[in-house]
Amino acid sequence: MKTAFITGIAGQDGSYLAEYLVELGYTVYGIVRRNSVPENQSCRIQHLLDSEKIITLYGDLLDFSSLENALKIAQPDEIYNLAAQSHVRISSDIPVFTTQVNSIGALNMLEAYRKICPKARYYQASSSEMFGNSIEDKEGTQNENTRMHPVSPYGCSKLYAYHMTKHYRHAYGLFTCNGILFNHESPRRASNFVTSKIVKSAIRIKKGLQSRLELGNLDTYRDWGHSYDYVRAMHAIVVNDKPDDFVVATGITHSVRELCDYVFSKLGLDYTKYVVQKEIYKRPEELQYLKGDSSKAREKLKWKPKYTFETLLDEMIEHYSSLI
Ligand code: NAP
Ligand code: F7E
Repeated sequence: MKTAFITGIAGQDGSYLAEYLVELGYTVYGIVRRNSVPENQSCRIQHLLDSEKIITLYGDLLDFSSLENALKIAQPDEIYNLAAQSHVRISSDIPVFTTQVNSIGALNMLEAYRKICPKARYYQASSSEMFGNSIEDKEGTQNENTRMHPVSPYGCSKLYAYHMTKHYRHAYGLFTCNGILFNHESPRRASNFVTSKIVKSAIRIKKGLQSRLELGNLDTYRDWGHSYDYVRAMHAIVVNDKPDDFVVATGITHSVRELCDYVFSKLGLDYTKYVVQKEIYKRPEELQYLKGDSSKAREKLKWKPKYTFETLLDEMIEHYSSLI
């Protein structure tokens, strides 16, 4: 039986990954930060804690000693570094903190790994935000060879961690991998990301609880998948025969406007009557267009997504319709 260690276990991806690895028979450890309202920190993984299927320890990417201690206890075969300040717009409000967590925090994790359990395999949660507005071909796609030119503090902080992950592979012969994941969502997505915000607001509007929806840029394009599919890719990357970097994406892109249209139409509403644009939700520099080319992952890992843009949103609509 293998043991996995997950930072960010209480986040969207961490919770799906923990579930997936438990199903595969892994013993799963993870770190959580101390929160003054403990329910907030564990709501996505409470079911796994209640059934004693995972073990959580207090820890923080910025606290090297907590990472060392946690790795000494867990003695993992696989490490998934998913913890991050993951909100792109907010990274412009708190660029220093974002860089501390996403760059120095990732370096702390790599160092603790090198020191305590160098035989383990290591996954770094890298992001399509690292590409910025670079595109590879006439199709406008991004792949593993596309130039990385980030346009946000978040993207810059992730690019540092991406390079350090590769550096530890080449310099020390460690089994370190990057998953370059495009946007992925689920009913567990935090409410200040655009998919979740649109779905929840449209349902509130339909139920007469809200009159309008304030958004930023409606004409950006994103390649949206489901978190469940993407954590399967993380595991496939880690158990691959050699350490490598992979783009994970659906290959299909939609604008925020199309997303609004789909969700409001599903609820029998016309989005143009309710959506208003607000400067505060726009970014100092916007990433305009993302469309991932995940041929390498599909070929070498035999990975492909089960969800489509439509089934992802249908699941989110169904989930929130019964909650709101
Ligand atoms: P998320 O829901 O925001 O989860 C992030 C997790 O990291 C949370 O559990 C958070 O804990 C934890 N965390 C934050 N700072 C920490 C610190 N200093 N020490 C320890 N834990 C800390 O993000 P996600 O959507 O699951 O994404 C997982 C990872 O993939 C992130 O690294 C993200 O940047 C990356 N990524 C995400 C996407 C996407 O579309 N979802 C795409 C590409 C890459 P608290 O609850 O205590 O804040
Ligand atoms: O924005 C536009 C916004 O915040 C998507 C993270 O998981 O994926 C995610 O980053 C688009 C952007 O995700 C609002 O300008 C319009 O063009 O949902 P988002 P993101 O910034 O793409 C990458 C791959 C990650 O790695 C990140 O961790 O939607 N948009 N109006 C808006 N976005 C938000 N949040 N709120 C709005 O009101």
